[in-house]
Amino acid sequence: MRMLNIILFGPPGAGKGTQSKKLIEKYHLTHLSTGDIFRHNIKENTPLGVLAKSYMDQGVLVPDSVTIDMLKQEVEKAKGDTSGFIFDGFPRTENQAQALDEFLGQQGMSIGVLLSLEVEEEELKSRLKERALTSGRPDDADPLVIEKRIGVYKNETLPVKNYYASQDKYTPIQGIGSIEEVFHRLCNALDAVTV
Ligand code: B4P
Repeated sequence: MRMLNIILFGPPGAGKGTQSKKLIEKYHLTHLSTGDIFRHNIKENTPLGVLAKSYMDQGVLVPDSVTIDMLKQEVEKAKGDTSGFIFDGFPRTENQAQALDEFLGQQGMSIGVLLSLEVEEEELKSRLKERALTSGRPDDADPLVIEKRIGVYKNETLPVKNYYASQDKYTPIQGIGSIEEVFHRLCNALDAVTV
């Protein structure tokens, strides 16, 4: 069976989590969100959660050494039982991207496409401010932490775009519009990959 492996990419608040939920339903893929896995561990108060929280609350990335091993374990757990993965919020550094490519290659898999949700900074800030009202997430609550996360995205995460552009896998998607409109754009882009 052919696997479809997608990276859903974008700055904090671009809608990666929101759209992943809709995409997995339509395409029957396995959703791997490193942010969700970290938050689950924080809730359960595991050693990984305690470590991740110390970084996430400051708006900085959890170290690659921790994140990459965690992600590999999740792929191993699910790979016999899925038609593909949506990687949501991973890779977030070029180092993570290289590790993912190498790891998937060892399993006879590869990334099909990186879908990049493109949203301007002012809109990101306003969405995260709004989400803070209900999310209970410490990294949404403080405008300085939000600034930090956007800065980290520009400095550490943006190179991931070029990394996949050089493999002809980077596909920009306009991320402003209603959730349904953005979903429709993502589906059109994905259907063009799968035919
Ligand atoms: P993540 O959990 O990945 O989350 P995010 O970037 O904050 O948000 P996302 O883009 O998923 O936004 P959402 O759909 O919710 O990361 C959190 C932290 O975890 C990172 O800062 C880092 O510390 C750590 N981490 C995670 N992965 C890591 C990695 N690989 N390496 C190292 N550290 C890592 O949307 C946001 C809001 O906008 C929601 O309220 C939503 O309702 C709204 N919204 C969505 N689409 C909209 C639309 N079209 N119009 C209007 N509003 C919309």
